[in-house]
Amino acid sequence: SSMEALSLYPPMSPPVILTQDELKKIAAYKAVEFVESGMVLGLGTGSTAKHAVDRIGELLRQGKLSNIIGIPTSKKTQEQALSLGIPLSDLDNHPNIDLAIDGADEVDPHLNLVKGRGGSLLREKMVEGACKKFVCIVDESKLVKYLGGSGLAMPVEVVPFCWKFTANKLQNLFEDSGCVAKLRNDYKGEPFVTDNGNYIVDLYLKKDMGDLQVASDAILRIAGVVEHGMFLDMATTAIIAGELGITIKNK
Ligand code: ABF
Repeated sequence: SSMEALSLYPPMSPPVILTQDELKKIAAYKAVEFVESGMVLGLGTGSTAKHAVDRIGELLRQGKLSNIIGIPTSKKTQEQALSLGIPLSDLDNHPNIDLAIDGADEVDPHLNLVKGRGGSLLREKMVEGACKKFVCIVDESKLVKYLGGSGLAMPVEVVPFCWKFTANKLQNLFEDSGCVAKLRNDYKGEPFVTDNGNYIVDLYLKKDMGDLQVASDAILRIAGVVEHGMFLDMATTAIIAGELGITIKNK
């Protein structure tokens, strides 16, 4: 993997502190520079990806991009893209995607990701698994030494049927990592329901999961599990915006 600090922000005096949202926007706009007319594009979900979708809509409106087909990764992004007039399709009709741009909750040194804290992961994984290039866009707060290392949730999408049984299986699987499994609730205190009608069980880990591929396989072997939020070996590029500049890391 190669890593280069591509650009430094212009020197400013006194120094301007950028907000997290401004950093997300900087990463998103940088990623959209990779978009070319005629591409089939995976459109990500979340507050970072939202900036990228907005920017694509803007460039289409200005006539600087044309013939784009967007493949949304959530109902929310679908609505946003529709409101911007971005032509949309799906994986059934476009199984080969040129480029996807999406955010993440955690990025490890090998560009493995945790995704789904915002609630979408299954459609993201299907779309991003069908892409030639997947550019992950984050602000520097998302960088971790190992997945789960932020101490925040590792999401797993499960079928609602007997979710407690599935949650217990997940917790037992990572007993050695001090795992606690919790059903995610929405703001009303009801179970959070995904775009696919499923629930999310959040795993909280006290240490790393060991071999990630082994962990992934073990999670997917539990019958009630639909998909998990670890995106292993999928991102081809990470664009990381920090206070000092943009870093572009390639696989
Ligand atoms: C989606 O957006 C999710 O997979 C991930 O949880 C989240 C990142 O959100 P944000 O950009 O708002 O931090 O891609």
